[in-house]
Amino acid sequence: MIVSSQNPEIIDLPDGRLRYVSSLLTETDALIHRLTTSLNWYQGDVFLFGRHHKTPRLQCWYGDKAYTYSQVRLEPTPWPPLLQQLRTIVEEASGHAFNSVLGNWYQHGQHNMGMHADNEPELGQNPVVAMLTFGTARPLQFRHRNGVDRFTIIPEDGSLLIMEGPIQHYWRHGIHKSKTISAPRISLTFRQILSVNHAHTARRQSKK
Ligand SMILES: [Mn+2]
Repeated sequence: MIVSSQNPEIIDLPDGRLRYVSSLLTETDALIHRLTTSLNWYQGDVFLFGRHHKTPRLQCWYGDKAYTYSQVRLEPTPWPPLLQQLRTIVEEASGHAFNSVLGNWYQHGQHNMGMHADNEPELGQNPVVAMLTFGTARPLQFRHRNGVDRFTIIPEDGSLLIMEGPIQHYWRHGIHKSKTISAPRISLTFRQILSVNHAHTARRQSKK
């Protein structure tokens, strides 16, 4: 793995901003192997429309504080040295601090991520989410809640994509299934969790 000092490309969207470094990391093959073999991957649960579902991808989670994600509480987990190293690289490249990382492993084209916003209350008002991508490039779709504006970026192997500003209020993002892509993609999304809000979790569970 080689770390570049490439300047980010700034992508201004209506009501949000992305910064993109297309090849922050190069020669990633050994790194990808270490990520797939050493991290604690599992098929997660999500709570949608009143039911628990298995996520159509593998996930892993490491963080200093507990995080409640789609009504599933993730307990604090120590950082493996590899993720610690990547966190430092992402913090230096983005200028932001992160205390957690959510990994997603899309093993083939049928693995996907539904449209969503990273707007959990623990992430604060305008969260910064920094995404490292490894392996196959898959389109990341952005849709504005106004129903009109759309944007697609295809983060490349070794790239860093930073979502910041009010983007999580106005836009949702996701990764569609693909019939043509069969090779895997891994993303590591670094976040800063401010605190756990039990009151919010209780309110959500009572909401239909
Ligand atoms: Mn997300």
